[in-house]
Amino acid sequence: MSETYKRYTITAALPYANGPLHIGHIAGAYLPSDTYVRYLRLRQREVLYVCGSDEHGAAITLRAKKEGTTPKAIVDKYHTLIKSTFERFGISFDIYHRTSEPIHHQTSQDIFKVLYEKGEFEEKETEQYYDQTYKQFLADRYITGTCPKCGYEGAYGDQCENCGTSLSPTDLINPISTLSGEPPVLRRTRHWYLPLDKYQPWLEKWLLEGKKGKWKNNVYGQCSAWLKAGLQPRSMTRDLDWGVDVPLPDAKGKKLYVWLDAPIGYISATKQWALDHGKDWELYWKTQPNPADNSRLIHFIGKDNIVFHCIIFPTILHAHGGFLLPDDVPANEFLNLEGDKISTSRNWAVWLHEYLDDFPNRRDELRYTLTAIAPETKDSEFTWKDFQARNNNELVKILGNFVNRVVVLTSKYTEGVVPQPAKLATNHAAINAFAQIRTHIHQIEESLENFRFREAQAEFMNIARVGNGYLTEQEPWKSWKTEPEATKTTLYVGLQIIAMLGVVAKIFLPDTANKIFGLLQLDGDPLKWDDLGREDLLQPGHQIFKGKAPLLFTNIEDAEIEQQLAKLEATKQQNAGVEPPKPEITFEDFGKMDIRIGTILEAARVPKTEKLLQFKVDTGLDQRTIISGVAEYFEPEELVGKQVPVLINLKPRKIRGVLSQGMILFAEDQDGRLKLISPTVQTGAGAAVN
Ligand code: B3M
Ligand code: ZN
Repeated sequence: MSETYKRYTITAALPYANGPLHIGHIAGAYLPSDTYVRYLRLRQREVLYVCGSDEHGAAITLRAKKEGTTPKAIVDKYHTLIKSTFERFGISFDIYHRTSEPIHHQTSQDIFKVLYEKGEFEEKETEQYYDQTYKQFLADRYITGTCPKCGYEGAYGDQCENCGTSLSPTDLINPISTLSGEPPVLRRTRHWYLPLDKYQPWLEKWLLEGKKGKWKNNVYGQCSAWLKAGLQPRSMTRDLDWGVDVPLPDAKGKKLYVWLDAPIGYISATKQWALDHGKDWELYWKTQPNPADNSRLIHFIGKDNIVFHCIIFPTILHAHGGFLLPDDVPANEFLNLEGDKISTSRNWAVWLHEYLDDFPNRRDELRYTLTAIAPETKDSEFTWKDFQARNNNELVKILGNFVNRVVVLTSKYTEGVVPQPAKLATNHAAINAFAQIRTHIHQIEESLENFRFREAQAEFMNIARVGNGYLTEQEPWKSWKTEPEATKTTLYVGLQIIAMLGVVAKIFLPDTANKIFGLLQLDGDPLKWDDLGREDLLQPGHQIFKGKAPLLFTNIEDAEIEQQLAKLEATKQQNAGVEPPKPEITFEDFGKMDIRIGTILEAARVPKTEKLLQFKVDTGLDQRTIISGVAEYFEPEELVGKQVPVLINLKPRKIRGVLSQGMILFAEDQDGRLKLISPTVQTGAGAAVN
């Protein structure tokens, strides 16, 4: 039996409100946390599950500048999209908040002030790089230059990705601002530093000793490496025009470092939830007089957030005093996509809102696959073929098939009434099936308690495999004629197994659980975790679905997968500078175009224009004038005599007062430069191009 706590405070990393959600986000933090919370709720434990948009930081101000808009416009757009996408996918937060809310600013400032008044910060004046064009101090990632260690020219201000050396911006040779592309200047500025080095001994005790053997190896290992390298003071304020104001009279224009305020976003979200529901937020974040009443704080994050959640945020809470510290931080590694890293900037992703549009009513199919391939201990890979295979070969064939066979046979043989079993206590096949299932349930519990969701879900599927094995062995479709009583026992056992699958499905596949309870006509939410393993969840005489039972799952067809692969291929081409394909047309559409080989007889610049050339073209049918925007790429004289494809039935139109009758076709390369298309052999003017 797992250790139970008075209550649970479960947080999921606050997604930056500067882009949509993709499957990497979901596999990394949100699906694991939602799965775990659904399990806790199924065990009737008191749980608070909080998240919200992370709306500050240089990345958002940068995007706003690049798009010529404001940070507020950026975060409003993406907060709305992210929040609605989580809701559409069924991530069951108790609150999805946002850090631009006043209650968050106030909470962050209160915590900062306590640390300030306790003298926890070291105030230092340093020289920092400043972009004179953007009139902005530069965060480390917005400075690139040559690495002093290995000479790599694309090193960032905080790290050289080529040799891995940790850097400071002033270490870079020939630094350049990524905002303006110009060399930045050094300016003096004052900031407040958290002396992480001062907390090294405490962290070594609380974390290295206290969490050894408890936290996942990938998490513990990263923290231990950071501590072994020796912690340095870290600035908790920035020169930015967007974020939480530093609550000090002499700190005008300074904002809190985003990684100071963002984790406090969990606390402000809890405060808002407590206000909305008349609850006491401190029960979920403060240490209680009786430690047995403490909530269990667990942070679900991706591996790039480990240091902030395991070292910096706990140090802030510890320095403040009175706050709970994270009991566990089961961070996942990264999910890759079709052989490449998921990348928002390169649009190399499966965007969750697009998945929900393209695959309506298939939320559980994505949940199932992302849990089955979850990057729990190392990076893992999503491929569309694997997604299809898991749905068609596992959900359809194993889980869906088992449930459908039992429901169909019960409807057929007993009018959908749960039959009275005969001599169950001596029925070895039934005893064996139930015993196996209890073992799987025990394994599921142990796996879930230790955040091993892949393993837990595989054990869930093993329950369906036990059911299929039992049916195959009993063959009720054959025995009904000769041994109806024994067959009724088989159906009774099968129905109990379906009920247990429904209970466990609530954790992994919530929509499927609802479908199963619909088939069993168990309205409401009657069954709980502790009911599992019983052999009488469904009483004889209970009426289940009768008639043509709807299938739990249907196959995903090749065409649907090909469509997704084509989308990614288009992205790949776009990233390579190749225009993505236009929407599909019919052969009839193409037939409407009349393209001929024409010979250019004359060519000249159109006066007072930079881009236009005027041609006289022999189309084989006539000689006509055509204007083209190609002056940047060709000298007129180099085109005279050339043969080119001409779209001759394009509606004539006036360009700079000249009637242009048709279009000469050119190729546009990856750099957007136009290239001549010409038949490889001299061809009679008027030859049709098909
Ligand atoms: N906004 C997510 C990220 O680094 C970051 C998490 C904050 S959790 C407090 O992608
Ligand atoms: Zn280097």
